Amino acid sequence: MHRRGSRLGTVRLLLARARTARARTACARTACARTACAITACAVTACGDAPPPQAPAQAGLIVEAARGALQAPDTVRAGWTRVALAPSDARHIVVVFRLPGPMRDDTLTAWLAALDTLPVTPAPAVAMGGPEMGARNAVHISLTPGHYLLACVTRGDDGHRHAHGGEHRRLTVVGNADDTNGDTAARADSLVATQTLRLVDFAYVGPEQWTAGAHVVRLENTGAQDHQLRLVRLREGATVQAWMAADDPDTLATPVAGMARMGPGTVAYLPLTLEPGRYVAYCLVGDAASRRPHVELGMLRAIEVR
Ligand SMILES: [Cu+2]
Repeated sequence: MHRRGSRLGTVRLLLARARTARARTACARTACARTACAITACAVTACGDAPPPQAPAQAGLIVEAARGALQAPDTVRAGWTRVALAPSDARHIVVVFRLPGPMRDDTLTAWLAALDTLPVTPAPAVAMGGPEMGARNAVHISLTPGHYLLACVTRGDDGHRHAHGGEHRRLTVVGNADDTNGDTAARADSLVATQTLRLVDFAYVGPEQWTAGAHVVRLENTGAQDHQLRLVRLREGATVQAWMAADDPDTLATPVAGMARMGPGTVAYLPLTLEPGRYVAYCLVGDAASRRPHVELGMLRAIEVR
């Protein structure tokens, strides 16, 4: 089953380091062949349905990641919560993980060790999303009362995730279960989705053409695995094919926004502003079985913004 283990291991290491240039190159050819499939998936699926859902927002949760630690409040109130990363020198991807209950310290240590080696989120935690591109964009996540863990999944030069080196922190969400959908006070600054992207195994389902300007993207993971969204804008004259085939794709595209891994059944919102141009959405989460990054399995989508 893992006869190609060493090659896959290399790909995984590259991806995990979030040095997307080389990672995308490694999977470029396969992804290229499957791009058409991903786009076709939308055409045959009902993409435009439901009225715009609303996500009432509350003040927020600011997380500061520095080498070896996370700073954040110990407690927040339940409800839709804006989660943002404080500006930092290094690249951090802080994910909000929901736990089924209080986790003992030794269990947490074992869970963090599993997070460090697996491409997927170890049970029993559920990934809820997070700011994928550092301080560039905030995200909005629905927090129900209970126990959570904030953890940075970026891999350092030593190959370990930052969480493994101490960038993790417990978070308790307090309040009534019915706070989740927002009380009248929170509704005052509610977010209204202007776009919906459904994340499935392995594609983005949603419109191929968006209008320029401010957007709130509702992301729904209706698949069976964790998924993420990384959105880059192609530079003038660059094509998706050229971006995928480039030795250094970062020379052909600019990072715009992103949502860190979200587990099956989760919903989160991503506010962002888009200039006209051609964009690419893609997912680098590793497949549970093959460990191949989802982009290699077709989870890539071209989006035109006018
Ligand atoms: Cu994915």
